[in-house]
Amino acid sequence: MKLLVTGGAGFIGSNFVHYILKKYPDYQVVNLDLLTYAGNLENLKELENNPNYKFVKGDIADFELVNNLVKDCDIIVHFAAESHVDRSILDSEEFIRTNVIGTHTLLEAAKNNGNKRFHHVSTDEVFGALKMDDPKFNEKTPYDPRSPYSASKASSDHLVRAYFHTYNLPITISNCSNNYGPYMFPEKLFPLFITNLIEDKKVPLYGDGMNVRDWLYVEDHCVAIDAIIHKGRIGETYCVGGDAEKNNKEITYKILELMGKGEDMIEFVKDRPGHDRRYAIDFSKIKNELGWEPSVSFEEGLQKTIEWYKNNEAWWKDIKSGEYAKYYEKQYGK
Ligand code: NAD
Ligand code: TDX
Repeated sequence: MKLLVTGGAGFIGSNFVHYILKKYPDYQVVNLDLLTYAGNLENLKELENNPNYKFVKGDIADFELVNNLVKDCDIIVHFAAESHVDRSILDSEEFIRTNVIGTHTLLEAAKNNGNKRFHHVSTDEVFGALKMDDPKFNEKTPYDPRSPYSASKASSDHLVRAYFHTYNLPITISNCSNNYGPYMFPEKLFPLFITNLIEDKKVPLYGDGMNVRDWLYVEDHCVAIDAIIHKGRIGETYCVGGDAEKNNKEITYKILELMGKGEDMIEFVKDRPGHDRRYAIDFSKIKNELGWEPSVSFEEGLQKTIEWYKNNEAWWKDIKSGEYAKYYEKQYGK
């Protein structure tokens, strides 16, 4: 099987490429990635000499390039996106270009080449925000995106489904909850807090710190996508979650404890505008149909993640000293 993976140099994409080539050593993977600020070839260094792996630097919105790559693959697994909510609040233009126009370009190429199999990696944020006592999101929850990021992902989901209904394009979609683990760019909660603490810097907690997310260790997400691309029903959406609802304060205290730091390292900062209060996923469909469920507990995943960032200082220090420093100043004012 020949996979065209988009965004394979980012956090989840690079974990997925490693996972697939380890589990299926005879599969071929072509990784198309623009190497934006979030893409990093260091994530894939060990695969450089693997004959079944090829990297192509390019834009998913470049039809000619994409059309040529799609011709030669059996399935497109589409991760590439602008993925950070706070950046979408500062400036959303790239989110519309990559997430909406880029996805549309890939869909056109898939249609143009004999209706190629297409898996679209999406997020639970398209469903909006839950109140504390609301039931969890599931595949039937109406879309209600509330940030420029989630609105752009919702648009891409609608386009993917439209290509199934209109052109019979053989698609599947996964809407997953918050991931964490190795190779996560240090703008997101887990790696930002862990690396700040290693550097003996305070951690910026938004608002009252009581916003809830449902956390899934990244490798479990890769296993879910593996199950969907091999056994998922065409045209279907699968919700993927961690069964690990935690508020940000709880997570921060746990990280502080595991890293031997005190609560004086917390700095409460201005809240994110439109900050969604709670996400939670009911993953019974994928569990019942495909036998998938999370295998890594929150405690185990968190330990592994902290260890990874402690053992890979060069990886994140390089990132934190580059373009990222300007973003940090804009976002946190220091
Ligand atoms: P990321 O920001 O770490 O990586 C995105 C990758 O896409 C980068 O390598 C970047 O260079 C590449 N890219 C961006 N624009 C591109 C373009 N125009 N052409 C080609 N490549 C481009 O993102 P992530 O956290 O790994 O998320 C991957 C996917 O999973 C996204 O679609 C995201 O919406 C979805 N998702 C993420 C999470 C999470 O917790 N991070 C949860 C659920 C779903
Ligand atoms: O400095 C911070 N302080 C803080 O309190 C940051 C960066 C975040 N937070 C809070 C905001 C959220 O409630 O932590 C929570 C998690 O924030 P992020 O790591 O930015 O993730 P989130 O906004 O929930 O979105 C993530 O999960 C869904 C990914 O970035 C998305 O790509 C994915 O779709």
